[in-house]
Amino acid sequence: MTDGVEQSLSAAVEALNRARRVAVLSGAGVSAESGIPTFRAADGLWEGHRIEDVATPIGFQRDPRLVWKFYNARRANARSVKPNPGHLALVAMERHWVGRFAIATQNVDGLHQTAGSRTVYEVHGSLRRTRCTRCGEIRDRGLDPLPDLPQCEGCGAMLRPDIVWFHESLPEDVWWNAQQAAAECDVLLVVGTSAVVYPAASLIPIAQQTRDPGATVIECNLTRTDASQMVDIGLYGPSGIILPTLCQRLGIEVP
Ligand code: BV8
Ligand code: ZN
Repeated sequence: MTDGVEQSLSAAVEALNRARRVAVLSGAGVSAESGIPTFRAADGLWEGHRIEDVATPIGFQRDPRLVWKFYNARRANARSVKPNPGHLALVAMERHWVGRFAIATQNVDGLHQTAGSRTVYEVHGSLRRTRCTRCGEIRDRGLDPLPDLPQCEGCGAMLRPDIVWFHESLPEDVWWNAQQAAAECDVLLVVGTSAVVYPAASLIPIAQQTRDPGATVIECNLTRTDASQMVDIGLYGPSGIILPTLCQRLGIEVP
């Protein structure tokens, strides 16, 4: 390990050792080592699909069959993968900071919960849930295959994925909880996100600026990102290695 990396790691461990409350902002990178493609990498999910066509309300209005094909493919992928050591390290951290640890995730794959994380705010929705376009009923359907154009059992109208698309607001209660967790934490771990999507990425300045002194922000990513110049400590490498290493240095056992 180079001196720089060792220095950053020790600084991160020191900040975490002092922290009473810890929050996490996670993105697609934390699921990458489980085999779920990220969004903006060359082979990312958006490949072959324009964002406007599959992740906006207009796209759904224009071609619901294409959107369901995109999300059914992601449900199938999510069904076939399991949590990786990065997810498990976050479970161990939550058990260490009992009641004072929360994850705000942009991911919709449910892997944090499958791994055992309890306080998870899904700010962009979930692949598991559908929402009726007429009566608004929200139902958790797990990840089992759905028809090409699923319909509401109650009112017969077409269902949509319970996912936050671009130009849609985040679910109020979930977003409020995520902001609270960021505002109250002493350390914010920003894991596996390019930090280009708002308002999710605004959890970083919220953590840094709500209280004085603000939280220490630690970025864990394969590469530098839009957030890198905002964070206090950068740990660059796979989250499946870095997060368990942080646990080990902190004396926290990973299940
Ligand atoms: C809204 C759907 C308005 C779910 C997604 C300022 C304020 C508010 C809005 C905006 C704003 N500026 C611009 C906007 C508009 C827009 C936006 O942010 N656009 C961006 C692109 C410029 N925001 C919105 O539209 C939001 N809505 O604001 O509504 C409004 C207001 C009032 C009233 C009405 C309306 C809604 C945003 C949510 C959009 N939905 N997805 C789904 O299908 O999954 S966003 C999509 O991007 C995913 O959810 C994804 O999670 C998210 C972020 O991507 P990442 O998770 O970061 O993934 P990415 O591939 O980009 O990066 C992966 C990272 O991991 C990389 O850095 C890589 O290096 C790293 N990595 C890879 N492997 C590893 C790793 N790291 C560690 N270890 C590894 N092994
Ligand atoms: Zn209905």
